[in-house]
Amino acid sequence: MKSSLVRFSKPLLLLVFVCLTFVSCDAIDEILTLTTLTEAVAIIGAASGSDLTGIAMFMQEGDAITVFIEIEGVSPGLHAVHIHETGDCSAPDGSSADGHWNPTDAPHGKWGVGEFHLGDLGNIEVDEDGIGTFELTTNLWEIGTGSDLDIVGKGIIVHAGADDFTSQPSGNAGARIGCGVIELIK
Ligand SMILES: [Cu+2]
Ligand SMILES: [Zn+2]
Repeated sequence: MKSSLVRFSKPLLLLVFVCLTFVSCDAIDEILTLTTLTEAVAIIGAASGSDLTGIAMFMQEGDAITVFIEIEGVSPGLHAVHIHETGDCSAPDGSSADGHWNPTDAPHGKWGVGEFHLGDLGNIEVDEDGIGTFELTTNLWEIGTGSDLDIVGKGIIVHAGADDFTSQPSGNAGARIGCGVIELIK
């Protein structure tokens, strides 16, 4: 695995493995509270008839928040991933998560380049085994503050296609094949 994973505790990595391998993740909150780094988590489930499973973990150190995402059961290639404004995955096609989270009222774009939504994470590269990982560190978000910049309660959406970073309002990334809700875990 990538060296960046060293920062994540062994119990957490084991949990991710168990969670992606088996269906039940009921014990996740309990186990995650044993770690000191993880502050929020989203279990990503299938949408639009996909076989996707995944997890997004958010860790805060000072003002810096790192998100680590792993997805499995997805076709190889690039898949857009965004934070969407509503943490509601009740619609089978993920539409209940609404549009991109955009508290700064910016146009859709590419993370770190000019203007972009604060939910414009980018693309996950999925390998031949159907597994993809993604990591980003930023000081533009907050966890659990209740402010406009708080990611808790927002949605995570994985798309069938890649984000082109230019099409408005959402990068023309296609169907929503994965959906999760970002929840505070301590
Ligand atoms: Cu999206
Ligand atoms: Zn966007």
